[in-house]
Amino acid sequence: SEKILSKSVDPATQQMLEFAEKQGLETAWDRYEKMLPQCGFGELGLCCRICNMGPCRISPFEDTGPKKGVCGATADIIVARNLIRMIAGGAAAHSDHGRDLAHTLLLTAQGKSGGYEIKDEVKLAALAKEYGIKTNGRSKEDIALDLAHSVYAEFGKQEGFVQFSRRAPERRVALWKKAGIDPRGIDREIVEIMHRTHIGVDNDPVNLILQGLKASIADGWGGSCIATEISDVLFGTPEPVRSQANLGVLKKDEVNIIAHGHEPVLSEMIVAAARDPRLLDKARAAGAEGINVVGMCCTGNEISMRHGIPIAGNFLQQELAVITGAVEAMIVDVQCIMPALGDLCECFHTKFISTSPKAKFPGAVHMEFNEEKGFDIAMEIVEAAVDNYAMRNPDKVFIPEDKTDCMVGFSTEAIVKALGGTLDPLLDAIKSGAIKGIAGIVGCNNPKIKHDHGHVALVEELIKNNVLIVSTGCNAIACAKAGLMLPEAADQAGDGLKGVCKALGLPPVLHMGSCVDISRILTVCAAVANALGVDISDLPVAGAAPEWMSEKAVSIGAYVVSSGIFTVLGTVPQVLGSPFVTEILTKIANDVVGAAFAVETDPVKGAHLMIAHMDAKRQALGI
Ligand code: NFS
Repeated sequence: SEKILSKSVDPATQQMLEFAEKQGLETAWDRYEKMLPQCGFGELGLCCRICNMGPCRISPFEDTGPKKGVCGATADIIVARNLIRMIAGGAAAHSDHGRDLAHTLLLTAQGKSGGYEIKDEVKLAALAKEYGIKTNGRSKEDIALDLAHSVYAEFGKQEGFVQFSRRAPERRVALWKKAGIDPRGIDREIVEIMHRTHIGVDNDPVNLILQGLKASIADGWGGSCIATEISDVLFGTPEPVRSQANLGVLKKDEVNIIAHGHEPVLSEMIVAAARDPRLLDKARAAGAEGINVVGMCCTGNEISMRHGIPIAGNFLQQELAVITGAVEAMIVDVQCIMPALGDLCECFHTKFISTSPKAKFPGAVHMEFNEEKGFDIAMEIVEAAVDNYAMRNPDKVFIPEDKTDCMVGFSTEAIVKALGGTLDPLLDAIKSGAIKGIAGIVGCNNPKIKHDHGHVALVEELIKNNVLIVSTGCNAIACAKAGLMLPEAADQAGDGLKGVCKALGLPPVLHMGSCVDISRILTVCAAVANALGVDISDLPVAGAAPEWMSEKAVSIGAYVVSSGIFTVLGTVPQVLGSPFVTEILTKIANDVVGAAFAVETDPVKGAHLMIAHMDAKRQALGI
């Protein structure tokens, strides 16, 4: 129906929404509609619940209603505090993920982890070098132990700087220092946000926002980067591999297991356990033809990049996957997991299995995971899924056919390799104008905007205009489903980009991984800027989060802008109640970090803001 077509551009999603409606099953879209109209004060960021003299709300109207909270906080203060508390939440989430990887590396180096190994010794050596750890004549375990202690220490550091932030051009680091936003330690900056936003502490919107930027830099160049780099050491640095995306990857006659969440520490072991012959035999004995592990959300990106495991969908498709009736187990760890899954799974045979002591859900069975016994616990979890196959009701199964081939696995190292060993061919293509610039498109889904439309329309417009795309997260999944991650998709690109892609056999949209892997994009930008002897803010690059919703996305936006990259947001952040904060974010930031935000809900118009920015940067560089 018309209404369903307005919710998503993805055909599998449309079919599933129709199927859900017929069965009277509720999804995030229905709950969003029931929420309308959403609170006007909240939308503008004008509601303060920080102390118990409140809740206070500031009137957005000029002549009526209160202009100050009970303590005297103005709209500017309240909006700034709310915004940077979102950054604290997001930076904490990404960085705690990084910490878990550091912990796993430590256990592995000590020989105490269950089933993990050091897979990429080249990366291990490269990271050791960054930390000044000796490698000559030492075993990989010894080097890994030193590295684990070093990265672990980044979280609790009180002074100095976050090591990986020194990949940024010198000018960028100098600018951070000058603005007082060079982070000292990851946890310290997040804690300082919580302190400063407590009643009666920091009441200067500029000072508050600077602390937000500081914590976000600690996320992007610290916690997220540690998550990426240590994942590569433990699980291998991704290389180009074929995969598939969309709900059609679920199989009618196999045990379907969805790995949903974020940390590869869990999903890698699920993948390994599902390949164990004992469990395969068990599955066959139960009448299934095999065990089909598929990914969902960012952990899906992780295992797709490293093993070609198919991706069932992005954030707004998690409920739809259950509604296919063909999922034996929805296995989750942390982040972006809807608590709605509990009630929904009860309408089906699907087992909703939580695994992290940090994340329990109503209606879930909790099978707690720990790294010391990683593989054994994964075996138990996969076995529970296999046992559940007998409970599947074939009459309830409806799997849409849609699935699209994609090429994924473009780590920084893989991109350099595809270019023949140096960044030069890319730099030449940018200088010649064959490639106008590079855009990093990332982030979530949000029922406020037609599902995948924000992602796909923006990317299509950019590649038509010869902008090379590097993509992560739910954007990457949207692009994969839309067929944009195949070398053939170069036909949809402008002549310049098309020529470059055809010559190198690359898709015009490069899948660089999960959301923590936006750190890979920062690393590429830093390398390009260093090669040209300029700052990141001088490059013809831009970022966008067309369908963002999470606190993590706020932290991402903040560190991308802090790194000097103009960023377009496709959904409106809750800041408009303070025209001053809005101006800091969209204009004044230019004077401090050399980049700012724009908000544009129309993806095609958003693309042209990015293109205009690239044109201006090209002109300034004289190319
Ligand atoms: Ni990142 Fe958004 Fe979540 Fe991944 Fe998807 S919702 S902020 S893209 S899965 S983290």
